[in-house]
Amino acid sequence: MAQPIAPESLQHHLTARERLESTTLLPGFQHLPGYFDAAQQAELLRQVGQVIEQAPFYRPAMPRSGKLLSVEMTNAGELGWVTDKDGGYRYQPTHPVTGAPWPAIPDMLIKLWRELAGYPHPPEACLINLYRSSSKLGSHVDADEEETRAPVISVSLGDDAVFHLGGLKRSDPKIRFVLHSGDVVVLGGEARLAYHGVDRIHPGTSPLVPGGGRINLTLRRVSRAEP
Ligand SMILES: O=C(O)CCC(=O)C(=O)O
Ligand SMILES: [Mn+2]
Repeated sequence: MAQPIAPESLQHHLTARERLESTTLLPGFQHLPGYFDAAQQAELLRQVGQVIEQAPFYRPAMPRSGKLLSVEMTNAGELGWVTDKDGGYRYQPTHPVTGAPWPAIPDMLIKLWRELAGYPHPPEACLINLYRSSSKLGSHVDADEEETRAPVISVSLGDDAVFHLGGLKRSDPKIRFVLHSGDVVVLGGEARLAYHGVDRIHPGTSPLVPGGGRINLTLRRVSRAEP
């Protein structure tokens, strides 16, 4: 298992400007490169494939404008994160297209949560994002969860992605770095409500995802439970 890279040790990969900006990195952010090796990534993708068979990807829409996201989504867990024109951002227990309950969160992800979350209750939602070559995800805060004492933990599979992390205000400076297949990102502590997003994918950098692209798995605790 890879050791956590402290934000400071990322600094020699950065330009002077980025080094200056990275001083704003919030405590509680972790990038764990290569957390899953190639065999584990293949097994995780197999488990995610079983979820997708029962809960196929669909194309969500932005609240109000109804503009389609460039990312396809599905979920596992008791709750899934969805968005559409009329209902907006929310969690719900069923797939918006099939009406079926979401499948269970794959075992490997429950284990990952136990290893890293430092939070005594299990995740309720695993959002599964599919990025094809021109997909991106604009800067946002994961703010639809009642429980923000639990971290958000995400896993990258497939093509490389340029990820950005900012601060608590949209206007705060951002640091950018590449997430590779098998990397894990933790947004916890003061970084739990930090702005972040995916600027672009580097197509063809991994053979893992059938048809090409990147799958990101995001584990979240939604409801507040007693400690
Ligand atoms: O794809 C990623 O690395 C980030 C995904 C994300 O931030 C989200 O789904 O809220
Ligand atoms: Mn997010």
